[in-house]
Amino acid sequence: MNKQMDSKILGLLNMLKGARGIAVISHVHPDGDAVGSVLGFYHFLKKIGKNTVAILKDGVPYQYSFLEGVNEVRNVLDCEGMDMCVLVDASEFARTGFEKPELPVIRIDHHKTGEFYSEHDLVITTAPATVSLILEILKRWNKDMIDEKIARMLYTGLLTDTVSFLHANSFPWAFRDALFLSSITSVEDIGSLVYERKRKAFYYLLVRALERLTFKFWEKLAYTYIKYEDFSETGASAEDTDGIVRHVISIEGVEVGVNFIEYEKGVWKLSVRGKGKIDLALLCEELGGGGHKNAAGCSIKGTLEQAVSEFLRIFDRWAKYL
Ligand SMILES: [Mn+2]
Repeated sequence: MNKQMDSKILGLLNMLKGARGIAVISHVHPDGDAVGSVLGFYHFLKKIGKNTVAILKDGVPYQYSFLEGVNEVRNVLDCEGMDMCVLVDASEFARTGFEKPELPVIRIDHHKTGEFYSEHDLVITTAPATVSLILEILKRWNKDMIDEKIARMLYTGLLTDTVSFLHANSFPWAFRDALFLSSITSVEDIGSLVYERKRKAFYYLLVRALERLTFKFWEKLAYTYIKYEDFSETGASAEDTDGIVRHVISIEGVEVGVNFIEYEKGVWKLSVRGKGKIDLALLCEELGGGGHKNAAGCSIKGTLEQAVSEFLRIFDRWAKYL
């Protein structure tokens, strides 16, 4: 942690301490980092006596339902009594699925691209997860108030956003956080709770996706798709798509893996993963999306054929880096 970040956090802390009510919000289709950041920060704020609300438009996915306090998360943007809104793990407010409220917004995030809302925004792209930034804030605010419950929430975000400490952004910051959090509480069961409670429908969906695997660009690009009808036909829900692209990028020789997902008829959300050769945040930005170097996303409207050909057209310009 360098000095610049230190003073940045102190400025942010002053603002947070001065607020009476703080709403904490993250993106639609929340992942573990979004859930962990929202819940961890919300519980800390509540514990120190702040007026606060936790907001996730889609609620907490089944995968993270084991965390305490998930039923306190609201799915409406009700900022009554709040005088500021903290946007966590999201590159822009629009990702929350709500209109930006008439309140000062502060963004705490580690995504490469996005919008800025305040001089106190804490956007550190080298952070292994947004929960790592939340942890830095909480440690400086009042370390003793980080209890077992909060530690489990933050650890869940850390574990999932680093893909179980697999990603290059894990070293060594993520290990320091893991050591700190595991000194507060036992975290050894969290991996199993997150990854070993999958519903059968996930596998029905996965089988379809694997059968549709297509390879391009010297077999270094692999993609698959999930159609709108696949959800009703397999009984899977939007959350069940989460782990699929991991299988695509895990294939030997594949440098970029993509899953085209039609959550909404005629709109394809692309989940793009890589192994470091191409900056996928920049690639997805060309399609109106963003994210991290090795994990990014965007969305394309049209038929599957149109979405795939639009992606391949953009990808063609990046293929030289493969
Ligand atoms: Mn994240």
